[in-house]
Amino acid sequence: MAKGTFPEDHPYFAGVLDMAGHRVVWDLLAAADLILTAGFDPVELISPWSVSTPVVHLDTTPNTDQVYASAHELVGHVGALLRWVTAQWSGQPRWSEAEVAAHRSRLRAAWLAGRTEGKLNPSDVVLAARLAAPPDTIVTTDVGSHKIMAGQVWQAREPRSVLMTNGLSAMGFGVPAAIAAKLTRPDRPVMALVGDGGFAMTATEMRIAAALDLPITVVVFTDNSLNRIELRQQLMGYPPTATRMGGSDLADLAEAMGCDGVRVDAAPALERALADFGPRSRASSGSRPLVIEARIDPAQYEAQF
Ligand SMILES: Cc1ncc(C[n+]2csc(CCOP(=O)(O)OP(=O)(O)O)c2C)c(N)n1
Ligand SMILES: [Mg+2]
Repeated sequence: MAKGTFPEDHPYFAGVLDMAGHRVVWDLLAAADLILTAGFDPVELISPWSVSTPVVHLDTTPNTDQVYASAHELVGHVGALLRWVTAQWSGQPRWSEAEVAAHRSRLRAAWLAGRTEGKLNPSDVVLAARLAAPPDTIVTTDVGSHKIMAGQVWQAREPRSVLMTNGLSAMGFGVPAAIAAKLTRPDRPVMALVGDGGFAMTATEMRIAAALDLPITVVVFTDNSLNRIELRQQLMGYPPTATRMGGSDLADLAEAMGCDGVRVDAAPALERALADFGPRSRASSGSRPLVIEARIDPAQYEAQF
């Protein structure tokens, strides 16, 4: 949830833990001399902590979760502690910038794994959205497989520019969070990346966004599935049970609520739908919220978790 605190275009940025391509990030941690968990809350983990690399716990609270052992703890203001550690440290970087860049290439290959050429894949949607979004965009996500993809693929450059609920992970967060973000920061473009399940729970909020003239854009990862749960059923050898849905016309639903609605099932059409995202999201009046029903092929998710 601190995504963006460390700029993701920095040469020493190594990725987000436990999002798409997660094994590559764990491998890096396994090969490190030391892990500093600065403000890290293990509630956000999906995988068990499996690396034996020593950890220095560095947070506003002691290491009471005990998800990892930490012989030494620094408890206090995280920024001040990091400045102190930096001032004390003398040594040589363990990895060169080129080695970290090679790691990022491996990570990219891992989250691209499972793409099908010619289909609209989940990572294609996140990449197209990022490309269309001005640097000061605030993005929100909902909860599900699309969050695990967006959490890695969306490149964040500043703090508080990505709003997600991770750990508690309550579906239904993405749309109202986008409305709240736009009300709070009308000067910033706002986009929501949500699943079709989470959108079904909150779709009528779009009527409020329209009534308030809020030019937010909601991209719905439409896979006709509660995909994150369907994949777990599959992993346990069960047939899809109460996880398939669909048949809703989300673009028409949006229009009926005073929003613009567009349906796309290929990357070029998605790029066209997002082409005027910048100017649209800054218009002060007369613009309507936009709902993009992105009909994706969810097969790529199977390669991720
Ligand atoms: C309020 C709530 N109910 C149930 C869950 C459990 N849950 C986690 S992900 C998920 C499926 C989400 O489906 P969708 O919104 O379509 O996203 P997708 O996984 O398909 O990307 C469910 C039911 C939850 N996190 N929050
Ligand atoms: Mg879905």
